[in-house]
Amino acid sequence: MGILKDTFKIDYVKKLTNKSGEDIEKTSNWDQYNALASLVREYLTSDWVNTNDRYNEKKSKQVYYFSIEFLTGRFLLNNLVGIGIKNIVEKGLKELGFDLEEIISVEKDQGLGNGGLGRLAAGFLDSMAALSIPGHGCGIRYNYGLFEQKIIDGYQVEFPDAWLKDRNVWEIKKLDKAVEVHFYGDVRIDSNGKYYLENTSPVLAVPYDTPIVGYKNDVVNTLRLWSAQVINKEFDFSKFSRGEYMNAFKKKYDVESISQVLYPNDSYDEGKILRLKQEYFFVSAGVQGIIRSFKKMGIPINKIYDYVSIHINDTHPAMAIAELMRIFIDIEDLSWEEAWDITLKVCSYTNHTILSEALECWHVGIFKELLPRIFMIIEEINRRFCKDLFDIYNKDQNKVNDMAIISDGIIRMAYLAIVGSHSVNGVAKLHTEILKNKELHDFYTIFPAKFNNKTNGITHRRWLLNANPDLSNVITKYIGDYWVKDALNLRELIKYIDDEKFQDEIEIVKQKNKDALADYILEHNGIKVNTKSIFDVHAKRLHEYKRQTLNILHVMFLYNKLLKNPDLDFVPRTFIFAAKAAPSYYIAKQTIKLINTVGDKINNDKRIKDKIKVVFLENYSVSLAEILIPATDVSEQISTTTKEASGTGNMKFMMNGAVTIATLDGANVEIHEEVGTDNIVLFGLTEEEVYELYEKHEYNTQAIIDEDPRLKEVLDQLKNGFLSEDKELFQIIYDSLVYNDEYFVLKDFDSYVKAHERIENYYLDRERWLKMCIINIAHSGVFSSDKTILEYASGIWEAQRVPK
Ligand code: KOT
Repeated sequence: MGILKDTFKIDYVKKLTNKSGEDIEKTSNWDQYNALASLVREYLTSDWVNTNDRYNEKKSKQVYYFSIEFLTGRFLLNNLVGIGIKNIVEKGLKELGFDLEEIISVEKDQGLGNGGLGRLAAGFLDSMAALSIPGHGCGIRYNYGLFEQKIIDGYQVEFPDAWLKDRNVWEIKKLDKAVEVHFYGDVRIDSNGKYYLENTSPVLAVPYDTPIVGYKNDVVNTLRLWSAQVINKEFDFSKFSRGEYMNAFKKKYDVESISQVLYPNDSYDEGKILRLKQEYFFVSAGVQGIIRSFKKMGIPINKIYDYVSIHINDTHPAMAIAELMRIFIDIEDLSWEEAWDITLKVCSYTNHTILSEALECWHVGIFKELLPRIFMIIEEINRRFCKDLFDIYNKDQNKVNDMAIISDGIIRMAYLAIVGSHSVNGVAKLHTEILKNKELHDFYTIFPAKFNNKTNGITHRRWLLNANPDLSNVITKYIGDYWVKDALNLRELIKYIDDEKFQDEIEIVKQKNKDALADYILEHNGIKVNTKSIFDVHAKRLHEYKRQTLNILHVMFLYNKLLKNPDLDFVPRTFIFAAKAAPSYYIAKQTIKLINTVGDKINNDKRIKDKIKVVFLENYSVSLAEILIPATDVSEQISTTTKEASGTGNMKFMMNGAVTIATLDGANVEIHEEVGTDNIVLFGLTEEEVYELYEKHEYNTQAIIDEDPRLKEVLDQLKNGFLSEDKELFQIIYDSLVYNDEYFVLKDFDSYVKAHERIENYYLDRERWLKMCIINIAHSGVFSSDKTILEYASGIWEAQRVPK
């Protein structure tokens, strides 16, 4: 959109005064943000309306990305850049005495996700809009997002994330599009043999729409998040007037609890009934909304697959399959066979993890009570599937039980998702191969055509263009700005790999970003870090398989080495951690305490002359990542091989010119393929070795400890009073490593130490290091989510681009 600076200034002053009721000089930062965001929302409204009109007129196929998490972060900068008015706004504000960057930082993150899965969903929305693909998000409008983390006395303490407290400028409540979602009740059959529900507990699902702005293409798609409300007529006024005040509110409280708070677990299934309610709530509301708007087009329902794709992001929305079947059969009068045929064509599913503790299962008992008709439908899907299996496997009942959707009183949601979708994809090549050859091998055998890989991606607009403006400017100076439209053009940078001027500029930008991060660390942690040290960053959820423990044991080893020889020639290092642990994940929380305890000891030890600093940044979030990642030299991607399905942080760091220290896990394998062995630092067990160790049951941690005095020393230090007077404090970590090292921390320790030694040597060779950084940036374009989305659109959804 085009706008003159002076017009903007007039609009802004008017908006700011109207909204705040103050002279502009007296307004608060929040007033200034509120006015700017509201104005931007107004500016983009006509594009939003026009985009929907265009999709309707052209009857374009719509993609609905169903996800229980959308970790979008802030919107303001993204939207200003998207509608192409950032520079004008920045100048206009400056002339009015305001600073855009400061205003931007007022916005609260929309943190409706735990980590990779939710962030991926948000990035996909960004790419669909940028590519003019009619694709929209469907999820839950949680009143509270992922908890806010504070570190108190070295421990993680959780606080509620009241992100809606100051009102959400971006969303629009669409009361007229509200639908009812029915829980509980009895299934009845009418005289025509049709099923219906009676005595249900209905909940009103109210949609809130947020615009998803494309990049300078006048496209605005929609993220629709549903909020649970009590149905007015259901509010018990009789009780209220009889004086049963508390009881009258109980129902309201129960209903609204559905969209109250995001479950704070990543890659872990807690199996709580409220979670099941959340899942059916947004799935049913979303599917009903889709069918309602489809029917307005006047096209027969049995052709819906030509106009609608529903993508199931992990198994949490897998009930979409049964909900579609319910509507097709019970309401639209289709036969089972016809309904099934259409459902399969409409639905596709992404698997994000093979961790057994993350695989969603529900007890038949609770499921059946909460969702009786949906249960019946899943039972019938299962019955038919098992019948097929029985024939395919020559009446081998064991095989049928192994693969059944419902078995031993448990419903396996991944199996439902596979059986009810036409496409099943993994999120990186290695992960997809593991699905096909191991975890889901039986399903791959009978449905080979369903399985495919779609390696994850990240939006280069948020993670490079917006988060790292100085690097973006250098890139554009050398190769032009074609890379913004198509990130593969970053490859052009290779031409300048030997250009000393270019190398200098890359180095200067990184230094500037490191200086800014050092300021942040000083302000938030009170730690003064050496800005010339290697900034080594491990930022992601805290999980044993992600092996923050391996990192901190290595830090302890380096510290011991320096204590023995304080004058050692040693490249100064700043080890930065940022990670939230699930509140109920005890060992993960103790790992945070360990990192902070080691940090306190090292940071305050004068003997090592500031050669190592350890920093734990609290409250890792999208906006913190936007500061942290551009300032990183070394990216820690050190999960136990086979455990990290893909990872996406790895891609963001690489795109910002960090060198990765990595196991050959998830998408690290593909980063390695892109940059070559010389430009990534690999270590650790291979996939084959990991499986062999699991299969042989011969892993002997004691033998490793006996052979490695470095390891023995750091392990002893966990419990000999070296770190804390309380010798039991880290007992659980010690025991998990020594007696049950499920994630092969000890096995990979030596190889990890050596990998860090290589890093140190490369860093000392300035030119070599800068070339590594440049190669990483230049090859990061293949990990743009635009590429991933184009593959989903052509290979799974059969969705077309609909440009203006
Ligand atoms: C599972 C259950 C609840 C919440 C989150 C998950 C989850 C998250 N499962 N997989 N993930 C991560 O998804 C990312 C996006 O595909 C991957 O990059 C990452 O490796 C997964 O661990």
